Amino acid sequence: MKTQVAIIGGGPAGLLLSHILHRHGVDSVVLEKNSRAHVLSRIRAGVLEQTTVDVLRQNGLGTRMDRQGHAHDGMKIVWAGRESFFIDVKKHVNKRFMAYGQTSIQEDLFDAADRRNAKVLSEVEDVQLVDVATDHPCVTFRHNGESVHLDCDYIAGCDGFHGVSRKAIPANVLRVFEKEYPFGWLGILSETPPLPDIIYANHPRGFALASMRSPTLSRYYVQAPLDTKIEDWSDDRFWSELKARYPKELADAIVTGPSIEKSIAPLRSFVCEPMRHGQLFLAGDAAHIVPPTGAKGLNLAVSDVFYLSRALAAFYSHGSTTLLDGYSEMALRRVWSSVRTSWYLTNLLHRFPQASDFDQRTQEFELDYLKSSHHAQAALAEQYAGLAFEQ
Ligand code: RFL
Ligand code: PHB
Repeated sequence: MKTQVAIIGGGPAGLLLSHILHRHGVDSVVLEKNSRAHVLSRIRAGVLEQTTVDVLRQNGLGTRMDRQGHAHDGMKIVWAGRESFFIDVKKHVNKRFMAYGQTSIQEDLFDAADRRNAKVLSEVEDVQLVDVATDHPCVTFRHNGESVHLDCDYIAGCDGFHGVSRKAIPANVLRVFEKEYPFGWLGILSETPPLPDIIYANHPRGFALASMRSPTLSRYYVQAPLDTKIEDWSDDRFWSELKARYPKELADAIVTGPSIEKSIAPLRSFVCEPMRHGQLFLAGDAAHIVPPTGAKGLNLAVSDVFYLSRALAAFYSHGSTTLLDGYSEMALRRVWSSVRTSWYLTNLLHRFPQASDFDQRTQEFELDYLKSSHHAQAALAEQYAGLAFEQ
């Protein structure tokens, strides 16, 4: 088999890259380890930055999002015993967000791939990257019991945090920056009407978050210890813990019902540098993970794909490698901005098991400062909204 760009991973990064490349006349093959049903069953991100919304619209992927997504001007922060306050992103930086689930984006991408008869191979096994630092790289794998050898010009590693692509970068080239948090998020999805806003809560019992997927689908999270077992958390226990972390008027407004999904995710930051080695380019969670507190992970996957697709399109249309050569540095500037925002919000809003009285007071002061300062709110609004793309 032969293609121009071999794309490893059929999550949002991989499928979006293949979609945009196709619009520029660039051929690709997507290799996905799991079944389509499995990929679609993962409940993950829900908040899209303006840049992500723009990329989806500009590439013909905005129709259902514009019909079903819920636009927001900002988000609320509440904390025990104090009044809530609103970070008005629209007012400060004239950008908005869209609440539209990653699952729906993934469905839209599969539908678009079917319409253009794209080469998306599911349930591929034993993907291996060969000769990535030469000008004749290839990918080998097994599909339907057969061994396949895929020759290509470039390889895009879009196979998430646990994928194989990053491991093809030699250890003496790769630098890893990592931070693990001593807690996770226990999340549920329920077919109940959500609260009208995205509301982050800091409470002595731990962080909580109210979010949404649609007017009839709510997404809630509570901070939980890393050894939490899902089976110990009945729906009733989840709802009462969630309500205990919100002020009474918000707790009373939360509509409870049976959960249709429940999961736990650890919180960590991880960045690998560089994001390119030879003909291999990493994009999305394959290169970086952020704790979900800033709602940045999917948005970073989309911004990497924006930069990478633009660079590959420039190469195939007029032979220029300037953008390809600048990809890693340019993508990493946006990555680190989001890493910093996610780290800041994680520290601001969670209760850390080992926090000293000093740590606790500092966090409270930071919240008071944020609540009272127009400038602090504008700074957070700018970061929460995400940086504009570089030219
Ligand atoms: P994905 O989605 O992990 O997709 C990678 C794909 O690669 C496949 N794969 C392989 N394929 C072939 N060969 C191999 N060896 C392979 N190994 C793996 C996998 O099966 C998979 O299909 O990475 P991608 O595309 O980079 O997308 C990243 C996003 O999924 C992720 O950053 C977000 O979900 C993070 N995230 C959020 N991001 C936001 O922007 N806003 C949010 O509100 C938000 N909330 C969240 C989140 C992530 C969460 N969890 C569970 C980690 C909330 C949660 C709870
Ligand atoms: C979500 O809706 O899943 C969500 C919203 C905001 C975040 C993280 C996740 O910061």
